Amino acid sequence: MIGSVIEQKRILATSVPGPRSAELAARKAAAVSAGVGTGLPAYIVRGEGGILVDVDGNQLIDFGSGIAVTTVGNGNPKVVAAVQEQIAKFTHTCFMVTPYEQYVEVAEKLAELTPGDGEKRSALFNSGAEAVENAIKVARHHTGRQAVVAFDHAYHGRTNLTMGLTSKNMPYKHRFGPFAGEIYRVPMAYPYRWPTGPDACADEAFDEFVSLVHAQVGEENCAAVIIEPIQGEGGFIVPAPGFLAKVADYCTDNGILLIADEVQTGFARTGDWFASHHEGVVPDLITTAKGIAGGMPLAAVTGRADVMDSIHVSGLGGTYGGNPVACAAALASMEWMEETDACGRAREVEAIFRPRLETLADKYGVIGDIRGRGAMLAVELVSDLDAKTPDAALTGAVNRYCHGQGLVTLTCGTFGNVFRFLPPLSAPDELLHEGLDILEDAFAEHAG
Ligand code: PLZ
Repeated sequence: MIGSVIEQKRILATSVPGPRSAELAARKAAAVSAGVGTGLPAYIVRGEGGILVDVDGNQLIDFGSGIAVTTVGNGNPKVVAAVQEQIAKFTHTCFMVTPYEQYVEVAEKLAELTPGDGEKRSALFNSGAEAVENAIKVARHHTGRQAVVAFDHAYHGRTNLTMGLTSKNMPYKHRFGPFAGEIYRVPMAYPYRWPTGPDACADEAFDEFVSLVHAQVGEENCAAVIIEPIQGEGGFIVPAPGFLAKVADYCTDNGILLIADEVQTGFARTGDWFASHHEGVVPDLITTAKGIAGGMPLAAVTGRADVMDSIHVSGLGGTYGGNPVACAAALASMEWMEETDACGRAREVEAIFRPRLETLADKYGVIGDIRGRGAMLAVELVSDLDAKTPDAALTGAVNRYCHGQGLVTLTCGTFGNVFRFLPPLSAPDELLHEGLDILEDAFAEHAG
């Protein structure tokens, strides 16, 4: 990496987490709500490319990108420069009060990069959940209908409406209800766990979806279908090929808006700009956040101009949405992605990971499924390959082993048995291999 000062190499100076992190964890317990958990409590002081440096001087390999956010890498020089320049000029005016060009430019860029050639409009927000909330607002207002259909294993956020859309109880929803009304859940075309097998999955899941919407909602009451084109928190589930396109056509035929939640899959992560691109699907609305701005909080709803423009003036907004510093970071991130062919890099990352994950699968017999696209990959761990019994305990043990060796890894999945990989696209090959070596040791230790 040009201008790099942190060597892209793991260093273990103490145990991970080390003593200074332990002190901070004690302060955290006395000051921060217990409801806010930390996966690997090594307190970070710096980050660059694929390395995070903690308070004890350990250099950790980052296989999580802060949950698919720092796709361009921490400390990306382009993003840092853009943020510094903008922050010295002005930090905030509120776009709804006195606007600025950067917001408009981000919206122009989103129209260019998101699927579909039609005219598009965007509105900017702060978080993925806020974008999803607004996409639902827009869909309901535009259609004059109320019902929203979401899928099994879906994750859309932690606010009240988005909790309702999210499928998993623990930890997201437990005792946080009641949830918003008019949300209906349908099965996901989950090839690995489809009862009759992966081949029939797309057709059968689609038939079930159609019949449930007809019987339990009524097409004419349905404002939107919201789907992650690759499910994130639910387990990196790639819908059976063709399923998304069928759902998209069905929505068009029935005047229902299709919302693609690309908060986790967006911005080069999957080897294309958006995961919808892989399926040739053009959603009516698309929600983005995370990878859009290299770590600065920014989110967007982008969609068909006629839909987005059907909202009355001042119907959409918020104090901070499209903050100028976040917009500057987004423009720099997108520019970096274009200049470096980040989509191509994500495909290279897949080419590095897949064979090594396949080797692990052959060697240990605990990996039931390897899936994902680009630099969004996962393995599903099971205790019995035939019965596909989820093995959350093994997943946790592998995760803890990696953490102890200075590899920042994440798990996910409705059953807690999916081990996922979301490395920054600026991490060099050697670092990815070093991380995968640690993963191999983890399997040798716990699955051998
Ligand atoms: N939609 C598809 O993946 C956020 C959640 C982490 P926010 N995923 C990470 C956690 O445990 O809180 C996400 C997502 C998809 C929406 C969201 C919500 O995005 O920026 O966290 O609100």
